[in-house]
Amino acid sequence: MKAAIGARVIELTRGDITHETTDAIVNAANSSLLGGGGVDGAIHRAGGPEILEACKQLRASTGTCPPGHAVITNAGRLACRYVIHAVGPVWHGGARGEAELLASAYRSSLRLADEHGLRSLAFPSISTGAYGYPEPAAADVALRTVRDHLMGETSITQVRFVLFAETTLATYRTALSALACGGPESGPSAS
Ligand code: AR6
Repeated sequence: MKAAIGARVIELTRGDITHETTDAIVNAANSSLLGGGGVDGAIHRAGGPEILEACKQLRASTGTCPPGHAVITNAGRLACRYVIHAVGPVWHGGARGEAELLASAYRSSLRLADEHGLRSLAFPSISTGAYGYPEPAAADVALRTVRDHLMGETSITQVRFVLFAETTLATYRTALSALACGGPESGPSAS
């Protein structure tokens, strides 16, 4: 599924994000930046030790990466040029600022991509695995935040959500359709 935002596009696809050839892929990291399970583990396994080395150097110079923030490193052996490590919130029921922190994790990633003049970016579904964020609510935050960014000044022309499970893809499809139904000013035109 694709949705046009002016001349830019949001795409939804099912797959393994480590295979993406976009300029950067986004990692659902933790504050330590030292790796973990889920998509984080997959990216470090596929990309090799160069990525972890860069994360360690960043940690030594700037410290840990709090929820809602992101950092950028090389991509080691991956086909993309950069990995953006974004830290989403742990879900505690929704009253602890989770939605704002999740939006901030996406915004920080998009900002880093702009700072590096990137044109294409792939996101996983941040926070909806080990961090327990409910998928429908997370999909709405993710798609809205990306849509809003693509409506402004940006170097990015293509954002792909690479979703691991068919059920997650279905949830994002529903959320993107709902956003598209909000009218020409508030939503993308889905095709
Ligand atoms: N490609 C795309 N999506 C994937 C892949 C992959 N190769 N592998 C898993 N997913 P999670 P979180 C999906 O747990 O909830 C780590 O240990 C997965 O099915 O990776 O933000 C970190 O170090 C789910 O839909 O990230 C942190 O400690 C989505 O990616 C913590 O987990 C996110 O699941 C972060 O938790």
